[in-house]
Amino acid sequence: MRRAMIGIVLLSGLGTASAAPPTHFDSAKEDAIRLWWDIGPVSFYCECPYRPATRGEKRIRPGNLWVVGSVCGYEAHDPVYPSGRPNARTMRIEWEHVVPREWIATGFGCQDASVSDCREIDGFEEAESDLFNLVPAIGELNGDRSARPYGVIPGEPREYGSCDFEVTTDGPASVPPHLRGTTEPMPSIRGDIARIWFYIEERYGVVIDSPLRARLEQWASNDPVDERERRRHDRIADKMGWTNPFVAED
Ligand SMILES: [Ca+2]
Ligand SMILES: [Ca+2]
Repeated sequence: MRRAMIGIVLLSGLGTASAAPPTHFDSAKEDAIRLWWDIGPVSFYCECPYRPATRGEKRIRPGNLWVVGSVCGYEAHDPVYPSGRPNARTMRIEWEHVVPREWIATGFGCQDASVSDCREIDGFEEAESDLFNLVPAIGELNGDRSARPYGVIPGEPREYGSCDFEVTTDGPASVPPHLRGTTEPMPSIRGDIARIWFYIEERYGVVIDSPLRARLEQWASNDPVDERERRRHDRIADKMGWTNPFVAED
């Protein structure tokens, strides 16, 4: 009995001092910036360190967080736009949904509606703002991934320097362009990605089709929870006030 009570106290005590899950995407991004200074300011794909941009850097390319691409081997695929203007997204950090909004919408039955219509539905903005699902990503990779599903691409074309991240954009015309193709993340984060999907599915009723589920289950087993993922999880759980059981109970 005493042991059970201690368990209850510990569980209910998780994060109570600082738990305050965001309810809007804009505040979620602010929270994520603060959290990841603590977790370690390194991008999720390709592990590129980032730091606050200086005033001079902001003049060159807008964005508050500047990617130190030279350290991780990232090289921009499109350093300049066709207009000749520098591509700001190659040097700045953006906040990437591991499970894209388009999939989150399936849990709310609004996958054919606009984002603003989805936000009218109770709980959608909380789901969209869930900090377990938000990771720092180099803007160009965030943009090229768009909402494409994760998968494995034959070969290692490495179109972003030595950064282990690939995207294909081909697929049937019936699939909208931003969902068409595949994104291949590096092997060391594939299990992390799978456990985020399973959590989002369980919490928000998101639909995972069977080919994707089979892939995610394989990724989760090939890349089990390690210390780094657990540390990141614990820091986020403290802010959210609850855990991702696929990490916490692994
Ligand atoms: Ca690869
Ligand atoms: Ca991992």
